[in-house]
Amino acid sequence: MASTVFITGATSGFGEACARRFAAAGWSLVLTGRREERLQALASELAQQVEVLPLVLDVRDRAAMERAIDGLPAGFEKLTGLINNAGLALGTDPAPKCDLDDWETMVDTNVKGLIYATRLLLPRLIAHGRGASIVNLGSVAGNYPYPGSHVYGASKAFVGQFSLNLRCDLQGTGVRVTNLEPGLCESEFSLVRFGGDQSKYDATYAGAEPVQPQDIADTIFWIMNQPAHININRLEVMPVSQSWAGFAIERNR
Ligand code: NDP
Ligand code: 8X3
Repeated sequence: MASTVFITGATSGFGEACARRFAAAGWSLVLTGRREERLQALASELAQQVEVLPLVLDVRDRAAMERAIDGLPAGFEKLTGLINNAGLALGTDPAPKCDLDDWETMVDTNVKGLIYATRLLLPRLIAHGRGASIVNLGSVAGNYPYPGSHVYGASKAFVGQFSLNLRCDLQGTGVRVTNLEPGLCESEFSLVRFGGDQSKYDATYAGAEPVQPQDIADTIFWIMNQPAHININRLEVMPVSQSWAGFAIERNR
């Protein structure tokens, strides 16, 4: 039986790049996302190479997640990998100007969607045992504060701590957990964050040589293909062009 990876959010960016990377190595795929047309197109393309199961799913919908995962067909009782990738940031306005609905969407997707997928798929990862892996998409935003990060960064800090805590509870099962913490990466992420504003998207990446989805897919493939006795706990990846600025100080003059 080929290794099998379950990828949330496979319709663009990191998720799509992971689908292609793992397919190239012969892994079977379970691919999820909300945009059905894109999902089906990717699944049909990769089905020329490997077994692919597309699931049109909104990770925020707990009942739908339960139905879909309970209903996985024979052959998917054991999972080698889970890539908890579906996620988003909405806006960069300062907190007092933010829409509470946007904050709720980020929590529902980045926190609740991720814990639904994890809890529902854990039995299948544990059934695989030694060598199985969960890679969660955290972010540098979970490590460092910056203006306009508010709930997005906080949701990724949750992902980081959840990943470490999971490791404790999975001791003895052989299942590994990694929090992958990328910095500036070029993908639709910034179009989503800026409400489809192409000029803000362009400005975000201009001249910065950002990390590409393919780079992240290669990194995840490397993490999941470490020898079975190795766990990469957390891994922060930035483009060389990105570093840190100083503290902000308001002065009375
Ligand atoms: P993209 O916007 O390119 O991809 C996001 C994916 O998540 C899409 O496939 C989207 O599919 C899916 N998704 C979003 N909401 C839902 C939902 N409710 N249910 C199911 N799927 C959903 O972004 P990236 O590939 O760049 O981001 C992937 C992950 O990496 C995210 O968690 C992001 O926070 C994180 N990250 C991104 C960084 C970056 O700079 N790009 C840096 C650090 C972390 P669909 O819309 O079809 O549902
Ligand atoms: C995305 C990276 O720096 O835009 O998680 O927050 S950043």
